[in-house]
Amino acid sequence: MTTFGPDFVFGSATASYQIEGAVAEDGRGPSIWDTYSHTPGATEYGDTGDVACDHYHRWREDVGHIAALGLDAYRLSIAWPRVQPTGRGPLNPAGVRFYRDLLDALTAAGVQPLVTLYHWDLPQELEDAGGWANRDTAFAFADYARAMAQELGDRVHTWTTLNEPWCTAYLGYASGVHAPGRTEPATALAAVHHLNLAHGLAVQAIREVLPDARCSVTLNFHVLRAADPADPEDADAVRQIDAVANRAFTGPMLEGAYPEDLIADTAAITDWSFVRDGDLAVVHQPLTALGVNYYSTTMVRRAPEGDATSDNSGHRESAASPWVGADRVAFVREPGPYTAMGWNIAPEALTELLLDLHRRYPTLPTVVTENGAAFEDEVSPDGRVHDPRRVSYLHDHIAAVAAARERGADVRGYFAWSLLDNFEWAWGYARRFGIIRVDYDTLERTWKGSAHWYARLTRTRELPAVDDVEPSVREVG
Ligand code: PNW
Repeated sequence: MTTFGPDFVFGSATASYQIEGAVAEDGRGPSIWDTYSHTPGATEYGDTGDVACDHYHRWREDVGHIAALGLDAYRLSIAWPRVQPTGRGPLNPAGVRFYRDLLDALTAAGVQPLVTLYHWDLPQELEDAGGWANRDTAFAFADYARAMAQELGDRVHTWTTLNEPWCTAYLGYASGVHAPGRTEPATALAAVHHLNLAHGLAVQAIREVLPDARCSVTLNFHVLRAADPADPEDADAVRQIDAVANRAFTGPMLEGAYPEDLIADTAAITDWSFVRDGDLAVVHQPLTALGVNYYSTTMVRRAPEGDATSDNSGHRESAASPWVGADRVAFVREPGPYTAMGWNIAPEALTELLLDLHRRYPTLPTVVTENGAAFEDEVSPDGRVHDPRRVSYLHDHIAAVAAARERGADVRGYFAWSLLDNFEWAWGYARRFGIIRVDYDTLERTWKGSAHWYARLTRTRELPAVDDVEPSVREVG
């Protein structure tokens, strides 16, 4: 029997643009995702976050679901343009009030709030001034972080600066499948550095206001496999992708330096002169925990130039590669099974990842801040929603976390992605990750089998069997 002690935190996660809607209400300014999602061809079926789950109006109901699920914690993000419409200058009191009320309701329900300051909705005015290619954006972000620490203070259990800067930099500025949709490899590397700088400046700013603040960052680690583990060329492809995807962030944030191999691999693209004296000391801040988002593995091999097949990371097709400097790396489709994103299901890689992070950073606790799966769920005539493959996915990955803990990794929590079906970025509403189903016509919420299963886990703190999905009499869902 796999059991979790009382201190292990079970939660679920969402992000502002993916659930809130109400994009033009109460003084919210436009973000790069408003602009991008309204660009013809950018998202599947032209879907936008204009309404999304209408969480902005239904948040009280959603807090009710969070409480009924028995979650210890809930991970949300603040929409920067809702609280500071142009990304600089005066705050929008109505926006601040929304988050204050939400945080108070969570606390009253006994749920710890984890707040991410940046889950991709950059104020459009800052993009117009250069976005993450512009060093000033990092300083604007720190000012916003300081303002949130002042306004929300001890309502927040843990602050997370950035969610997945890999996606922001490389999907936003290299492959262009995320906002702002730019395809400029050199700019993407400048964005990497300005995001790292933004993280460090924001941690400093939060702790100026709240000296004991718990601060973290969430990274999406690429767990890499060589197509032929015995081939040194394939091993070098793994090294190269690890540098550009993982160590470009862990290097400066956790060790105070960019990897030398990354700088060498990208020398034809940039001279890294955007890294100024003193920056790395700012980026390298002590953190309370490291947030780990994990969904899948990535398999690579060395390929001749021009033969690099497109990657398998499940985002929509783009002619431009997110893998800056890796023209001689090909991405190999793994044997599966896959989720509806086309992502390979490999729970054992999560155990490996958590153990590897523990070995490299033994004093830094980790939290799995996202893990979950998109599948096509089955709605039966009585209205019940069956998602046995999601239950299996969650079961196997939570067991993988337990296995890492048994072997010594200091993993403090697990957050299922996501609480609700929501706007899945370039895929719009065509991919569903929720443990709660959202009917996009009525906006009605319905617990899936996985929600009942997860509620059993939070109540018993023992990993339930995968067929343990019946509603309990104590659940209101
Ligand atoms: C993460 N990739 O996004 C995000 O943090 C969530 O907002 C998102 O809904 C979730 O994972 C599911 O996709 C990713 O292309 C988007 O490798 C793309 C990739 C990875 C993570």
